[in-house]
Amino acid sequence: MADARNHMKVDVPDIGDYSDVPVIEVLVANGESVEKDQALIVLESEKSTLEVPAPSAGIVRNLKLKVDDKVSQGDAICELESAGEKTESTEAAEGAQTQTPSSVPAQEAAAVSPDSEPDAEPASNDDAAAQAAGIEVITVPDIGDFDSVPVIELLVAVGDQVQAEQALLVLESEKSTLEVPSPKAGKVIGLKVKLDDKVSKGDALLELEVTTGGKKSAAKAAPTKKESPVSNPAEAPFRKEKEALKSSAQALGAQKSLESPSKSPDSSAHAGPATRKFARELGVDLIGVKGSGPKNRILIEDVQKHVKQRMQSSVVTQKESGIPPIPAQDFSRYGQIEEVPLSRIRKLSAKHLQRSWLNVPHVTQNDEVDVTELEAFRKKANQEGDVKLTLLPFIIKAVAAALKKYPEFGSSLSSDGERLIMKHYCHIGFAADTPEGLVVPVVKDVWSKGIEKLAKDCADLAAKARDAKLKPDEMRGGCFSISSLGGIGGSHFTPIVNAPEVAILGVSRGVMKPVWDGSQFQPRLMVPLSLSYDHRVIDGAAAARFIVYLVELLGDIRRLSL
Ligand code: CAO
Repeated sequence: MADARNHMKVDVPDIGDYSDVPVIEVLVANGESVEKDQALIVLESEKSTLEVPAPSAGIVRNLKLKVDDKVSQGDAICELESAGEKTESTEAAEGAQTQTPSSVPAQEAAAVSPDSEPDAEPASNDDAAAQAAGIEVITVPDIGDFDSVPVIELLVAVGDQVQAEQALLVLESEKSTLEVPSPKAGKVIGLKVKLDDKVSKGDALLELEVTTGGKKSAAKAAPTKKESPVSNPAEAPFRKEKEALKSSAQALGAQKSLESPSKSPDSSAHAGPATRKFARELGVDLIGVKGSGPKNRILIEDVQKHVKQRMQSSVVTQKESGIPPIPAQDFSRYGQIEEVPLSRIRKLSAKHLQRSWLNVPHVTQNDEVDVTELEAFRKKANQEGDVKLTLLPFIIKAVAAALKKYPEFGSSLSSDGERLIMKHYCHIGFAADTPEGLVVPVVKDVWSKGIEKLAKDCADLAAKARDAKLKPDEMRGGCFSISSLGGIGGSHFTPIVNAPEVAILGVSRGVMKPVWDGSQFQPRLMVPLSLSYDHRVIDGAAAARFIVYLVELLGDIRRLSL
């Protein structure tokens, strides 16, 4: 049966003498319900902006325009599917598409799995039903423990044909990126998100017109309501170095265009065209501006106030930090140069390290530990056992014991600096060097693990770190960090506290040294230790006690079993 719903074409109205006017905002998306007179797009002609309203209520279909398209009177904008009167056939079609998300607003669509089995009304075998079931809303899959993850790349646009498993967009959480693949082949008919939107599990991402088997209903394609339409994120590919470099560059490009004057402020913000234009010119994202007009409408004064506040706070920050900026230089004056974009991880850790360095008053306490006996034990254990033991798991175990005795070293300072947060768990991070930069995987529940289990955890986490496969959860929750450069070389160094932690242990390469035993010099393997700590939380005396205790534990690992 043919789809008998009313489709009304909406064109660009008479806009006076102008032609080829740029579309500066698209305020609706395919599948969105609009009221009569609700603005659909905003055009900008020399000195004014113009909202084009919907001539009637309905559902937006076949949206033809995107930001920066140029239009003239009579050009097609979209079609409006009337949401009002229903004919018998439309009712039949709608009845059969109880689970068709394309017919409901994004919010509701997200709550309905496109693959859900209709338990009330099974899909009839008519064409309308097949057509309805062919549109699916792709939602954010289970992405672990976190919410509000930013969309950092949109890899498809409306009208694109995609293959099953083809990446649709990229989400970013802390130090990992996650591609959301398409569950099926099809045509993208509507985007529900844009760059920098924050999404959580179940949020609608886009509408896909499934091309394979028009008659095959979504209900038949997926067995249960609970099943996610997108593959398990644990199996989704975390990007490797090359891809990360490429996407960093792309993200950088996208970011640039978002900040440029042609930026389209978030259409969900309640503001008129003049305010939007003003915000766009200043590069202000309206989503962060508090509106003081009727129904919290954002006014030009609100944007001005927002900018003033932002400027004042950045001046204060700069004054407080007292850091004169490093002047830019044209290095090409001195010789040939090349600019290499930084990987996302490097940029993130740069920010984090600078924040820690600027906020935490650091002191570093150095010492050396005699690991001669430990090394002998380790070598023997490596010959006999299956799990390779390096020095690291012993150090982690010793740190865990020291944290039990001196728990303030695993604490965090509350953000107002008024309280110390003591933790009754022991998760220890270790810095891992990867091709993309520094990451700090966290070994959980160290108190309950033996050396072999810790060695295995470290090896697994370090391998995942190198392959950029660490999940966000595997880099969170640390109480204390260890930075071991022992496998590489060098003597003491000053590690930077991994705030909000309050202490970090740097481990350098062990070397044989003559050590006086009271009557003669003995050759002993000495490993340099460097304990950096937050002097707001830890006193020098406490730091000295902590490191001396570590030296005792590692000097005689039998103590670790006590
Ligand atoms: N002294 C002497 N030898 C040491 C040592 C030390 N302090 N620490 C490790 N070694 C030895 C190991 O025992 C191993 O020797 P064997 O092969 O004979 O058993 C060898 O060096 C290689 O160890 P490794 O580095 O592969 O393994 P690890 O468990 O010691 O370290 C990891 C793992 C992930 C910490 C390490 O690979 C790494 O990435 N280190 C760099 C960390 C970093 O970048 N820190 C700086 C952060 S601030 O910018």
